[in-house]
Amino acid sequence: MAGGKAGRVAIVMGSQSDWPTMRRAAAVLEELGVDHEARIVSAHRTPDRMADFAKGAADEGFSVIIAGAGGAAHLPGMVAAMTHLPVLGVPVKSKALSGQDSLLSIVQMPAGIPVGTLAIGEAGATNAGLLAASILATTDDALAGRLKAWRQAQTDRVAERPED
Ligand code: RP5
Repeated sequence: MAGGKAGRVAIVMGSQSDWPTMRRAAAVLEELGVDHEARIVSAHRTPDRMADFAKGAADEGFSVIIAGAGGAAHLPGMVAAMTHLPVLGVPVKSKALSGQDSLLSIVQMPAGIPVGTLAIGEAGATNAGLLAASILATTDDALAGRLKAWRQAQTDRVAERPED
């Protein structure tokens, strides 16, 4: 394993309304000391902004992209179509269909354009942050150490017996 400094993570989302979910990814990256930046980039409402972002993400210095959207959630797949960077998709829980629409919009990508799809909602956003950190930790020993410590702390918080 190399010892280089980890790259940056972009967290993009289709709407301001996705931020309460997507901030979970930002929070875990913050805890792990991973450089990250969040932006609103909508596949439907700001398609040119989305294309500019996706095509320029590698040149901007991003190494991993986390993309969250709800409903007809085309953002992760469209971003993945325009960059070779790894894209992690977070299905945001929608009002109408509780995020099942988001999940199905993101997960079944055609062969050749992968999106790593996480769970619906906050668990998915947290895990997207952790998975992004894991990817970066393959080339960053210091980050790998912080990630192991984070996981150990989580384990240590689990009591052996339930309390009344
Ligand atoms: C999607 O539409 C967004 O990702 C969001 O989850 C959903 C609803 O957006 P708003 O109407 O709340 O802006 O594009």
